[in-house]
Order: sequence, then structure tokens, then C-alpha cells
Amino acid sequence: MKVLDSELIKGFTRMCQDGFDQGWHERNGGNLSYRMKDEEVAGLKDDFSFDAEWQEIGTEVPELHDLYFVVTGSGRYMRNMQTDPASNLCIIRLDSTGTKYQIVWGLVNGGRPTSELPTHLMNLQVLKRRDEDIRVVYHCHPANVIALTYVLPLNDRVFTREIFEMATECPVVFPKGIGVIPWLLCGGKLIGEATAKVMETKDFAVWAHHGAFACGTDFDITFGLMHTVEKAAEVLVKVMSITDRKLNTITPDQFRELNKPFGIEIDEQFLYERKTDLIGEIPED
Ligand code: 2HA
Ligand code: ZN
Repeated sequence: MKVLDSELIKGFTRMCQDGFDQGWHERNGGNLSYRMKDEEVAGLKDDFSFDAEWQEIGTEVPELHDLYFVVTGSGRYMRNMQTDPASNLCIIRLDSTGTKYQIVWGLVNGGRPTSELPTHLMNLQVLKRRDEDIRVVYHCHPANVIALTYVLPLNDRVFTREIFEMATECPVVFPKGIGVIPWLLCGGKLIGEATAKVMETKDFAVWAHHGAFACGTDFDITFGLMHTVEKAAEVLVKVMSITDRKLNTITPDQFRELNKPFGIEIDEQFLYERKTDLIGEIPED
């Protein structure tokens, strides 16, 4: 089968377009990666070429050796992915050591995979270890999540709890919470390591003053997670633009009520008792 006719590329580029339509991808902001299934590789391999040079990834991901990934191109615009996938994204395969990649399809006018390739692959490596079915990693620049990184403490517990309180759906969708990473230089190994550390236990990482990363088993789950967090962040931005304190909210015991009916286990570290009604209060313990 031709790569361009595959459901995989249709799903991948639809997600890019959906993110652009949400306003999360100004200019060339954001990137998307997907770890291909063996049967997807087998079905598309006839359309691949194995002549391109091997390039350094810039980090080591030995557990991903010889695997194939769909990734957006560096400097490319998400708004162009659906109309012209062959020039704007690529399929890469990793070498037997997990230190080099080769483009086997796409970026027909030249170019490289996303500048955030080290972070994507380091995330995909820890995620594969955590759950073999997690294969999508998505990065975008959602305005409300970014805005909150200027006014909330950059603390996983506080950030998660404040977002949880903005929509009952939140702890059901991401009971393990959000990890917050302080400002770090993007594009390199250090920020990749920090993000991968979050992904060892959580599905969502915030890069302060920059954007967010979400992961999931498929495009719908991953996009839906980003959408849920950004929607709750929007509510919090609205609340904080009215007041710095809440008159009413969801209590820790009310959150605990969700566990059984929804088959989840909300991490108790986020259900601390509040001493005040101030938004962004840091717990003592
Ligand atoms: O420009 O979003 O983090 C792509 C990015 C880099
Ligand atoms: Zn970015």
C-alpha cells in the first residue's frame, strides 16, 4: 500500500489539523510522533526507500532500536500536514543501537524530523516500557496551559489539583496527574530527560512558558487528553481573571467518590486538604 493512502497517515495528519484548528500551532509550533506497529510497517514497506544517510538522533534510545516512527518535520507548519504530508512529515527508522535514524519516506523536498526528536523518542522509550500500547506523543502550545505557568507554582501537586478542580472529568481522564517542568532550553537532551522522567508515571507534562506534551495509545486518546487539560486550564484562567479565591469547589472527598464508579484510582498526593480558599495554595506536607 502507498503511505499516502494509509489510515495511519490520514489519522496522523487529521490530528495535526485538529490541533491547528484549536489554535495550538502558531507558525511551526508543535510536533507529533507515532511508533508504528509491525503490521503497519509490513503493509507500507514497499513504499519506503532505504538510501538516505543515517543521522545522529542526539540522544540514545536503545529500547527503540530498529523501530519505525512517523514524525512531523522540523520547521514545518501543522496547518500544512493534511494538504501535503509527503513534504511536511516523514517516516524514520532507527538503527540497531538506537542512536541514529534514517528517513525512509517523506520530506520529499529535504529537511529533518522535528527539532524535538530527542524528547519525542526518549518519551516513546519510557512509555513503551510502561505500556507497550502507548505509541503517540504530541507537543503543542495551548495558550491557557501556558498562561497558568506564569501564575501557579511550578509544582506537580498544586498544578494538577487546580486543574482537577476545574472539571469533574479531569481526574477521570488523567488520574495520575500532570508533571510540570520549569523553563529549560528546548530541542535538547536535558529537556528530553526531564520530560521522559514525567512520562515514567504520567501521561501529561507541562513545559513552563512554552507548551505541553501528551501521550496515548491512539490519536483520539492523545488529542482528547490535550483538549481536556487545555479546556480545564481555560476555565481556571477565567476564574482567576475574576478572583484569586474560590467560593465553591470540588472537595477531596468528592474526588474520592469518583474512584469506584469510574474504575480509577486518583493519586492521593493531589487530594491534600486546603488551609485557605486561595488559588495556587501550596500544601504544607
Ligand atoms: O517549533 O514547538 O518546541 C516546534 C516547537 C519546538
Ligand atoms: Zn514547542
